Parts: sequence; structure tokens; C-alpha cells
Amino acid sequence: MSRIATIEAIPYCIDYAKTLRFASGHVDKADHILLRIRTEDGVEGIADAPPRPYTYGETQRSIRAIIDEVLAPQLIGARADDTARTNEVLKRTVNNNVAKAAIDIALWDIKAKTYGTTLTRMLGGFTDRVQVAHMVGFAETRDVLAEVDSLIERYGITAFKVKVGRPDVQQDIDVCRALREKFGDDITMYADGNRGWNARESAFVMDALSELGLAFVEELNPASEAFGRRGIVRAACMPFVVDESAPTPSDVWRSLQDGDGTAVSIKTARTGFTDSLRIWGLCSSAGVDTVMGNQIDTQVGSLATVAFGAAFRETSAMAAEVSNFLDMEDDLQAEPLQIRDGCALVPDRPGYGAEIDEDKLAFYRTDS
Ligand code: MUC
Ligand code: MG
Repeated sequence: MSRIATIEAIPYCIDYAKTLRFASGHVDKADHILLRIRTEDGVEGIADAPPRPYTYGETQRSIRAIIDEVLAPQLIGARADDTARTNEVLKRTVNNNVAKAAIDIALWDIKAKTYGTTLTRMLGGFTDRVQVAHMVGFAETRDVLAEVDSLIERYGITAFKVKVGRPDVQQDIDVCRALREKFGDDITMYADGNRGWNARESAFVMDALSELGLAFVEELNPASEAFGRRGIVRAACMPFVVDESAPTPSDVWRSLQDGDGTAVSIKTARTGFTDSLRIWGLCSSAGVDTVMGNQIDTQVGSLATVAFGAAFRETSAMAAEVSNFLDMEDDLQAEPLQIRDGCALVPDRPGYGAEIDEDKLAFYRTDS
């Protein structure tokens, strides 16, 4: 295995055809970083880094700067397959999780390509597909119904994460009720509040939705409001997912210990493969459900989620949030991620399946 020769953090921008709105922000363009790491013998690892400033404080410029100025200089010349060693270097810098995760993903991609196997097999090899959950943003009830209808028809998707947390709680209650009324038990449904409510509002909505058979609720109110959050978690009659309140393995451990949640969202975009393995290990050993979450990922980012989700029984047990790239106008991925009969398929190519269309990259990159 050869050594890391170059690390390139390329800013690009692709518009969304439809804006995704949620309690902590909205996304109308993928202004991400495409990361390319090359070894001395020419193997390339790829990763997509999606900044979510309103959640973690990272921006496209900060991700590029931390990689170019701080992380890459420490890694050039290191053996590309020493993932534990490179992670020791990365973790000396706190925060900047999306930047660090992208480096980790690209290095695992190189490792799997070098060994000529899929990342899914390299990690665990449990299955070759994951059921898809689509994330539905804030919209008028009739538009949400039409969107869900079309995703069922076109892709066979039957699991939906509904964004909630609007100041007018009744709007969110109405959307969830209308979905259950129209689609009955044909769909699995859960609700993510992105910390939009306080404990009182969360309790009111959970009560109003108690008949609807939600599979989970997620981050309805802030974990930092400890008494309010823990009371809501105890009152919930379904698993309460921690997402942005537990962005690292240590945070996950502490949140579960403290009662901030009872299930965990694993996002490869923020914990790469190495720290996602740690989270999977601690949750699967403790009997805590995990959901493969979505940081509003492109196809490249979603492929990383699919690769990890399919690697283990526990991470493929629940539907994975890997379809929101469908709302983008275009993508850098050359071989589209396949969704069939409601499942995303693991590509049978070495690595995790990311392949860049060079013409599209040349068109969408914003640094030249
Ligand atoms: C989610 O699960 O919260 C919205 C903001 C973010 O960082 O991720 C998304 C989805
Ligand atoms: Mg969430």
C-alpha cells in the first residue's frame, strides 16, 4: 500500500430543484466540498463533504480551509491504509467533524479499492441493499401528499421521515395525520423536529400524534434543555432518536447514559466510517436502535451511507435516509445510485461506488 500523495478539497455548487425546509434551516443548493485523495501509485479515494452551518458551524470555506491548511499537511506521506493512525491525527483537532469524516471516507475508499473489494464487504458484508427512507421537508399538506405519492409510484419508497418543528404545531400535526389517512399502514413514518420545539410543545404534539403509529421521533426539542428533553424521552412511547445533539461516538455514549435519547442516527457525513463503526459497536452491543441518517447528501454522500448501512444487520434493520439527492438538479456521480422497489443497491465495484463525472465536476466547481 502506498502513501498519500495529494489531498484536494474542491468546492462546487449544484442547485436543488426543490428547496428542503426544516426547523433549523433550509437547503436550496449543494454547496459542498468534493474531496479527492490520491496515493503515490495512483489509487483515488473520494468523499463528499456537505457543510451544515446552522447545525455544526462548518461552512464550505471552513471545510476547505481546515483540510488545506491543517489536516492535509499532517497526512501527506502517511500510509493510506493506516486508518487508525490517520484518525489519531484527525482527532487531535476537535470539531470540524464533516471535514474529518470526508478524509476518513476517502481513505477507506482507497483501502477497499486497493484490496479489490466493496467497502460493504470490507466492513461487515451483511447485505447488498438497504431499504430507503425519504426525508420530507416543510410544505403544504397537499404538496407533501403528492410528493409521497410520487416517491411510492416511481421508486417504491414506503418509509418517510417527516420534518416537523414549525412554530404552528398544528401544521405539522395535520401533515402527519393526512399522510396516515391517505396511505394507511402502507407507509412507515417518523418525525424529526431539529430542536424546533420546547418540551411543552413536543409533549403536545406527541400526544396529538399518539394514534398514528410513528416509528420514531427525533430531536423534537434541544438536548441542552436537559430536564425538558429527558422528560420528553421518558414520556415517548417510541424510540427517541439523537441526531445533531450527539455528533461523535463519545457524545452518543453520554446522551444514552443521560437519557437524552433511546436510539441513534448514524451519519457517515459526520462520523466517516471509523467513528460510525464505533457508534455501531456501542449501540449494537447495548441494544440501541440505529438509523442511517442523511446530512442532505448528494449521490456520492448517499453511497457512503448505503455502503455502511448494508455492512451490518443492525444498521440495515431500519430504512436508511439515502434518497434526498433525488431533489437535486444534477449530481457529480457518474454511475447513478440505483433505487429499486424501495431499496438502494450497493454497487458491485471496489470501494463504495463513488465515481466522478469529470465534465460535470469541471462545470460545477467554483474554484476555477
Ligand atoms: C436531519 O436528520 O436532521 C437537517 C439538518 C442536518 O444537518 O441534517 C438534516 C437532516
Ligand atoms: Mg435529524
